[in-house]
Amino acid sequence: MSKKLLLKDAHIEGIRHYDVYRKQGGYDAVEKALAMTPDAIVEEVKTSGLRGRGGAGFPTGMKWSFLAKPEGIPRYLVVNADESEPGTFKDRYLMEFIPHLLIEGMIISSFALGANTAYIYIRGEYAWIPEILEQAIDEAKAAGFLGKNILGKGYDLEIYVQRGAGAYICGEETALLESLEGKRGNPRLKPPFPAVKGLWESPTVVNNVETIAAVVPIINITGAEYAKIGVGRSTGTKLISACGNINKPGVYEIDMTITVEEFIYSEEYCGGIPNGKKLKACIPGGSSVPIVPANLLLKTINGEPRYMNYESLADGGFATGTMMGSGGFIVLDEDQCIVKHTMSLAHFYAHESCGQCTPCREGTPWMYKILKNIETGKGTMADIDLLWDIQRKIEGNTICPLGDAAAWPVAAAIRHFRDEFEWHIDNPEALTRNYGLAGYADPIP
Ligand code: L3W
Ligand code: SF4
Repeated sequence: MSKKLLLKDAHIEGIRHYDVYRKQGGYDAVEKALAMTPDAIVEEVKTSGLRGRGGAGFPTGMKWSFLAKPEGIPRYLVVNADESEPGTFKDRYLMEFIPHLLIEGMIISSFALGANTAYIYIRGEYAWIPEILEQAIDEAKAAGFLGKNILGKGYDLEIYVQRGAGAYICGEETALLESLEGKRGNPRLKPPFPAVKGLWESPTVVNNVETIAAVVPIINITGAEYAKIGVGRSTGTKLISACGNINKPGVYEIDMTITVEEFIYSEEYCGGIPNGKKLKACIPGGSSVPIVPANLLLKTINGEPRYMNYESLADGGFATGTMMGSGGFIVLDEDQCIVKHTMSLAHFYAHESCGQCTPCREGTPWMYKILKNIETGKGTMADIDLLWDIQRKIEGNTICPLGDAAAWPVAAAIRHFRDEFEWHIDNPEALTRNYGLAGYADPIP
């Protein structure tokens, strides 16, 4: 049984509301934190080993300690709730069912960072959640945990909710800041990092929803105790949104010591694959990480079991960092067509590219077109090499990680499933029969 820190009270009726949340010990961590110094809170978060839960896994305490503190300039905390990564829906769950956990984490984090204004930038498609968050903010304010002179400690904080308008790129932290400033969400060149020059050119910490929520248990149980949960540099618990060909899709809290096999097949989590089908592959951390075939997913190249954590999901000869990504775990059974899935993802990235850099702007639709040709039986063998060449030229040559995120799924699909691409090219007629392409609707309008 995995230890639960974030979802432990999620099943309690009415936990969305202040009174019930408070009865479960909610806001105790704020009382504790406001009796500490801001630096002591930052140290506690450093000790916990907490890493960013949005995708990059960057150490949170380190990010906080990078925050510039020029005299007379305001600092901001911005919560990235623009959860748009295909397969990822864990932050939605947290905000929808336990909104006060996020608000409590924001109060502690803002106090630690010396911010008097904090924002939640939420994806526009989560249309019903801002109201839930705003109600939680109002309740916390009425109880004296927000506004002026919180708990009589002389600390002021206001939290605002800002809705996005449906662009995936606004989840990239600098595009998010541009959007929050009322501009088109184009990513900025880094450095300077937001910690030095962020919102309205002021020092800003941008953290994922789950990252900020995790600050609450860290203060409650101490950073040292939090660091004992998990393994190595994968400390604490992690929310995983599981979907695809599994019996029990949903949001699970894991302690990062379980194996991938346990996660997919045990009744506590995904409950196995329907209809006795075999596992073909998995995209373990949202669509921006490479697809991993079953043989590499259940065991590493050294034959060790693969664990659901940052380190174990990072090796295996891939060009990327961790494949834990945003925690969006997509399972594909033996009937799934890798070419079709890769085409669908390529369409997504082509559609979401902001167009600032040539390799991404031109390369993403080009990859989609080639994949569509292969998928619809019009590809040639030379197309596979061309695809490989295009993705190589995108990776590492763009302003923001969307370019890499578009390149990696294509690279991994060719690396691990080249025979499937070749089969499509060799068997166009069988392809039409198998996939019913007569009625196939082009996802590009
Ligand atoms: C100050 C330095 N700050 C790094 C900060 C930086 C950022 C964080 C991580 O992309 C990934 C992306 C997606 N001084 C610093 C510094 N920082 N050096 O640390 O930075 P970085 O550049 O490694 O990552 P990123 O730009 O934040 C995030 C991937 O996540 N992803 C999923 C994204 C989608 C969601 C979602 O829907 N919720 O998260 C999946 O893999 O591709 O590679 O804050 O400022 N010297
Ligand atoms: Fe825009 Fe793509 Fe360049 Fe990112 S990589 S800045 S999304 S064009």
